[in-house]
Formats: sequence, structure tokens, C-alpha cells
Amino acid sequence: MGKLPGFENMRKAIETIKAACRILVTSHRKPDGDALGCMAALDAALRRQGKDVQLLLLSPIPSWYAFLFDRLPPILGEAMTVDRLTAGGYDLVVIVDTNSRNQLKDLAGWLDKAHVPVLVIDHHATSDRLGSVEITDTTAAAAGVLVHELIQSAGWSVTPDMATALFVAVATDTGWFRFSNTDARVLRIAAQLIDAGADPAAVYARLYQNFTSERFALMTAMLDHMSLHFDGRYAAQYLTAEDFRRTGAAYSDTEDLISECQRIGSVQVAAIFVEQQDGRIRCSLRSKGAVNVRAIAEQFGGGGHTNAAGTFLPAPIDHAMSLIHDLIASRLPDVP
Ligand SMILES: [Mn+2]
Repeated sequence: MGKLPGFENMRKAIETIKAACRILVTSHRKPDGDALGCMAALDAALRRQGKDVQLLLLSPIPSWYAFLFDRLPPILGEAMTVDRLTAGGYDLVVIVDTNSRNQLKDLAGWLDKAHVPVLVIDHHATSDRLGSVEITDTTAAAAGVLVHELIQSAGWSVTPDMATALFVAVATDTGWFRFSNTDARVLRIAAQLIDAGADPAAVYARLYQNFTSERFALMTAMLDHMSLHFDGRYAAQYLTAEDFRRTGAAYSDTEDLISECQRIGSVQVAAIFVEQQDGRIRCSLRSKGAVNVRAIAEQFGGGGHTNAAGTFLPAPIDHAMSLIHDLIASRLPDVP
């Protein structure tokens, strides 16, 4: 390995893209602002290089990100099938913001059989080495940082729409530049994106002052269900399938709601348990202290970052909550 392995991987990634004609671009299930911002920016960047680009979603997108796309990308298992992927003749698959098989639903099995080169652009520590070429950097605040660096390295220009998409990516993954992953590198990129046409106030209003009444009702249900443990250091919250039925909210409406309880000064670890339509329990974890929540999620096959991670847990919800409760007890200091 040379002195600058990151630089070498970047060079390989650009060569791989240049050699490809039909490119499939996708990201993880339950896509967030980073995933979707990267997909939208790559779509524009690659089209401007004359590539035939197909975006693919693995689950529905939260409605407030729809403005990133002229037309909503198809969802695997709905408008796009595995058979149609095979018939698509793709000569490159780009996966952004994940390197984990269990984040890719049926796409993982298709990749095993398709023998197509895969470029992974990711910043998570959990990695299944899915890429034949990988731009991976766990110190990057968002995958959007790496996509921006790829576009810069390739010498491609950034249009205002691309700048907005990448601003969404870096701003959402840093909690609007408040989380501990906020560093000078991501702020420099944010400044460049503003220079290139991103409007932070307009994006903020669109993403954070744009709740539906259904989503707001879901948030109040979540806050009603919050309980504090271990001298207020752990906040546990849950949402049942009945909460979604009653409020009319969508499953994608849960994004970011977990962070509300982190406004409580004593809270070091937060969890939300969401009962899925298939009965499983989706658990998201956040930490603002020393507890490594990725290590907790990985015990159940999940993954993520030290301060933000997620996993699926077996039902019922009480059982799922007790599993996490016990692990957090073992990781917080001085729990009696
Ligand atoms: Mn990300």
C-alpha cells in the first residue's frame, strides 16, 4: 500500500466509472438524506459524463426528500424486479452510504450472481467488502463528503442541483453540523457547496420545518412512550404498528425523531424501537457519550457508527427493549 491509499482508490474509482456505460446507483434500505443526496448528485454527475444511469431504491423514501429527484427512482420489489435488473445490462453498480449485505435486501443476492463490478462509496465502520473498488473512509462525516471528493478529483463541475443534493447529504448526516462527526473537512465542503449554489436556509425549511401533521402526531406518540433509565442516562422510546395506524404516519416518518430526547441533558444513550409491518422490531441507537452503540447493534447483526447505529430485533417489543436495556446497563459506568 502506498502513502496515499485513499488517493489510489479515488483514481481507480474514476477509471472504473470512465470504463462503464450503464451504471446502476443504489444505497441502503430505509434511505436517509446522505444516501439520497449522494444518489441524486451521482445521477447528475454521471449523466453529465454521458453515462446511462439507473437509480434504484430498496425501500420508500421519506416524502421530504422527494424534491431531490425529477422522477422518483423505482423501488426493488415494486416498480423494479430482480429479473429486470438482470436484463438491464449494467456494467457497473455504485453503492453509496453502506457496505453491508444486510442493508441491501434482495440486491445482495443479485450482486452475487450478476458478476458486475461494484464501486462502494461509504463511511461506515461496518463493512462486508462488497466493492471491487472502494472509497471508504470512516473519518468522513457523510458519504456525501466522499462523493464530493470523487467529483472534485475527477474534475467534474458541480451544478446548483448537485450542490443542493450534496448539501442535503452532509447537513443531514451531521445533524445540521451539530453532531460529533462535524469537522473542518465537512464544513469546508459545505462552504464549497454554497458557492456552487446550495441554499442552506431553503434546504433547512424544506427538511426541518415541513412536518406533516401525521408525522408530528407520530412524534408526540413517541415522546409519550419515552422512559428514562439509569439516572436519566438512557432514554428508551417505542412506536407500535397501532401508533402508525392511528396517526396515519408512514414508517419513513421516524427518521431523526430519535434525536429529540437527546435534548435532555442527562441522556447519553437513546434508543427507539419501531414495530415493523412484518412483526420484527427495528431498533435505532444514538450515543452522545462514551457508549459505542455500533458494538451493541453488531451483536444482533446490525451496524453503523460509534454514535449512531441500528439493528433488527426479534419481537415482541418488550423483549427487544429488554435485550438492549441489559446491554446498555453493562456498558454504562456505575450501574448498580
Ligand atoms: Mn451516511
